[in-house]
Amino acid sequence: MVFTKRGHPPTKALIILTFNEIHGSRALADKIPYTLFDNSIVIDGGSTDGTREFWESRGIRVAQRRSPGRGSAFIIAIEECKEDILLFFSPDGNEDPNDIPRLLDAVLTSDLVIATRFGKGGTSDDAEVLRTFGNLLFTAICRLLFRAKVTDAVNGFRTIWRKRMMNLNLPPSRFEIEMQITIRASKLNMRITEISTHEFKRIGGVSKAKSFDVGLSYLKLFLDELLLGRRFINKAHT
Ligand SMILES: Nc1nc2c(ncn2[C@@H]2O[C@H](COP(=O)(O)OP(=O)(O)OP(=O)(O)O)[C@@H](O)[C@H]2O)c(=O)[nH]1
Ligand SMILES: [Mg+2]
Repeated sequence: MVFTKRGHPPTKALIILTFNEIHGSRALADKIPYTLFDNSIVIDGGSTDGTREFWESRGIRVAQRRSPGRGSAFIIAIEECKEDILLFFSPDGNEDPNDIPRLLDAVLTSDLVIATRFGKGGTSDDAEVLRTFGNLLFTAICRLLFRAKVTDAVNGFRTIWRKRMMNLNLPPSRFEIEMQITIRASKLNMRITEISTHEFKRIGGVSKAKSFDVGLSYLKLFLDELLLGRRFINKAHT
């Protein structure tokens, strides 16, 4: 059994990230193991398709604040949830709620756990060859430049200790948030573990991440993070 410094087992928050995901939300809401968490919250990016109302009708709190950008939603999660462990789940169909217990187990002995589609045992239904190639290429660059010991630097299906995430001092961003977490966690030599996952096709709705734009934002991020080094460390949070 892992205990926090305060002497109790770590508390856990489930963070569901949505922006117009009514189809996936309806399909997946009953498959999520809520009882493993002390708190569940939806951080919504301003849905207009009933996503918000759907989760509220299920008794899940929806963060009232606007969260333009997926990266901003991650920051809002730290502010809204004070639990020890934060697990991020996107109900668009890509991620398998059955992996949640394995992620939670692994984080007890790690700082950050990423569900990998490309490591041993990982698979993906993504038919966009260029996107898969891009994800592999950017992961390889991340490994090379920042010594990240990961096979999937960008998958959003991940869990992290809240305190560790605060150490990363992340700025609000868009789809580069996961890459930035992986890079900064590597710079701080955090313990990163991966569990294998299968990525399914999205269920309805449309993709918000435009591959070309995301690729460009990764390149800019690599440059910024190279120049920044470890100067993001906020003494107040360490
Ligand atoms: N809160 C919040 N969530 C967002 C925002 N943009 C996207 N999301 C959610 O983040 C998750 C991932 O976004 P996607 O558009 O599916 O990105 P992707 O998984 O790379 O693309 P697909 O393969 O097409 O699914 C989904 O659940 C989105 O609804 C945002 O601005 N705010
Ligand atoms: Mg998706």
